[in-house]
Amino acid sequence: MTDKRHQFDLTLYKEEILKGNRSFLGRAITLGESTLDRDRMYTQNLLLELLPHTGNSIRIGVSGIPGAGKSTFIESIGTYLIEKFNKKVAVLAIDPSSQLSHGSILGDKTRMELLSRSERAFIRPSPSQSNLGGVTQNTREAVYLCEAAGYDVIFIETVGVGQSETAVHSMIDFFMMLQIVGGGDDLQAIKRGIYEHIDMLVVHKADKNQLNQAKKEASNFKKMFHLFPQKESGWIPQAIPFSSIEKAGIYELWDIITKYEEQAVNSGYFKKKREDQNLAWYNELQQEQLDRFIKQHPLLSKGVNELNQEVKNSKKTPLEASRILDNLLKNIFK
Ligand SMILES: Nc1nc2c(ncn2[C@@H]2O[C@H](COP(=O)(O)OP(=O)(O)OP(=O)(O)O)[C@@H](O)[C@H]2O)c(=O)[nH]1
Ligand SMILES: [Mg+2]
Repeated sequence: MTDKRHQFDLTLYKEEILKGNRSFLGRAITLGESTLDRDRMYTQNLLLELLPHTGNSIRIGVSGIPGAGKSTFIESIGTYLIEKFNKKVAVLAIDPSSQLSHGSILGDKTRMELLSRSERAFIRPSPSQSNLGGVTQNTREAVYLCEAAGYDVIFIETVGVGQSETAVHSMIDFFMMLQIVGGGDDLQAIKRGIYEHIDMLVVHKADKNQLNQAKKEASNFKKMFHLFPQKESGWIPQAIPFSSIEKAGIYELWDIITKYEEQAVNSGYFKKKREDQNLAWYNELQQEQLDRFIKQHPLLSKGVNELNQEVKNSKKTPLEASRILDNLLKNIFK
């Protein structure tokens, strides 16, 4: 811990982030990734100050198997939004595997080279924690920080491994999945129940020579989506072919997202989803507070640690341990 961090200047951070200072934005996100209690408190105090300035972006989840072209896709649509609509675009990544592969961070930087050169873009690779819960909470906080810094469109890239889609769902407005043309990974996705969550499926890498095949696949997906039970949002998921390299059809693609936003805002679903997101955030904070409380309470932390060990060593069943914990809590808080 450096001396600089000791003197965390809340007002300075707040002012600079509101001005859109990317360096302070990056530093605030890094601070939030720290697991030290003091840093967590700093981050939460900052968020408390910035919260009135958040909520004005569209939060878009982009998922797909490794190599589906997510980063290239975000780069192509991100640069389009900046050039055409003067938007400010932030890209965050949730990748619980990145610590193992060590690949994504470097890869994303080079693959989004054009976007990263733009003054109106902010790219943040996945935090280095391997635990998904930590990663998602950090990403959620990063979303709010980016909004306070004036970003209008926030892309969250997730590797399509199942669990990260479920986690990302509690922090986005629109969920899209990329599938490589001719890839045939659709069955896998059905098995994992991913299709029920998506708002748009992109048959990706539909370059000219693959376009007919991609159109056929997209049309099959559309037929399938019509068979699904109606979503709470009332939105019927769309499927379109797209090539990030050729960029043909980018206008139509963004148009679908804009239409979704319009429809969701008008029906009140957008607001409801944001409320759900707030609740999910609150639940994460609550869990964090409880964990901290247990850690700082000598008797409770000793009891919890001992019980964890006993369950791990099969000396007690989970049910027995939870009964003992129940009694311990009753004794402490009687
Ligand atoms: N032919 C073709 N190739 C593409 C297209 N988009 C991306 N690619 C290529 O697909 C490869 C993977 O692209 P990425 O954008 O890194 O994929 P990703 O899904 O972000 O990969 P991870 O982050 O590793 O999960 C790269 O070699 C890209 O050049 C496209 O529209 N057409
Ligand atoms: Mg990527």
